[in-house]
Amino acid sequence: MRSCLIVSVVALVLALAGSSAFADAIDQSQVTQDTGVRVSATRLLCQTFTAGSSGNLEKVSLWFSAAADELYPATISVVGTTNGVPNAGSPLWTGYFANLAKGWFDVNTSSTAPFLTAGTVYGIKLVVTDTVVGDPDDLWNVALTGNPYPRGSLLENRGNGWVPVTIGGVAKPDADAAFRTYMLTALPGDADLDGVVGVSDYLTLKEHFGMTGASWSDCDFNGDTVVDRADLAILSDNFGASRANGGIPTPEPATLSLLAIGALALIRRRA
Ligand SMILES: [Ca+2]
Ligand SMILES: [Ca+2]
Ligand SMILES: [Ca+2]
Repeated sequence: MRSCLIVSVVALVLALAGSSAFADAIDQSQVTQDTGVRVSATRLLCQTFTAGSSGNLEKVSLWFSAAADELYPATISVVGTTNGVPNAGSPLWTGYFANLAKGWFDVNTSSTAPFLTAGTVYGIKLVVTDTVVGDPDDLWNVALTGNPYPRGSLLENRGNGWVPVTIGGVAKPDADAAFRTYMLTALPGDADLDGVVGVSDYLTLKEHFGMTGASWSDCDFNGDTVVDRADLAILSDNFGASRANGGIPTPEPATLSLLAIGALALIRRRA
């Protein structure tokens, strides 16, 4: 009973300590530009990217160039991919914009802040409603050659599926659009994303130890889809870290010993 009380008190203290947030930081970035690529209702564009860290996507920025009267309503989405190509299903995030603006155009995705997993490929998809043939369209600035962003590519879809962007009918597989992604990186070991690596995360790991096909919320912190000792080590090493204390592990002694006893039992039981 006494240890239950200690665990509850520690969990409460850690939960309160995690109430402030880290600032979002640039996770992926491609800023090289040598031309603008048109996007229209009959030509969708998608720049794929590989998340560098696991966490919540707070913002994406795209670089547009066109005269003000050439900027048309757009839908910008963040999508999952299969074999490097955007999924047809529901986007992870989507927003409608009556007007775009020249230069870096910020898209605030924090309304739902989709969780991205390090090493996984996603896409930023751009769809506009301009159907006027011959009218200047929105221009997403790109680098056409040199593959400045090796962990993704610029794709187009003219109604026949996603392929590398084409210019004058020539495929440009080394093209990349100008974009940035901003993430609120998750604390290693914070399965429930409450900003604290604490008892609730440990209990989740204990419950899911040995699980396959796992994701971050199941306590797969290293992205190998298995919950095992490696994930336990990550959680243990970061126990007590919170956004409030700058992510520094600060185990409370009583909790640490409880965690150690539990972890030993866990390993023995599943060995
Ligand atoms: Ca590329
Ligand atoms: Ca947590
Ligand atoms: Ca794992």
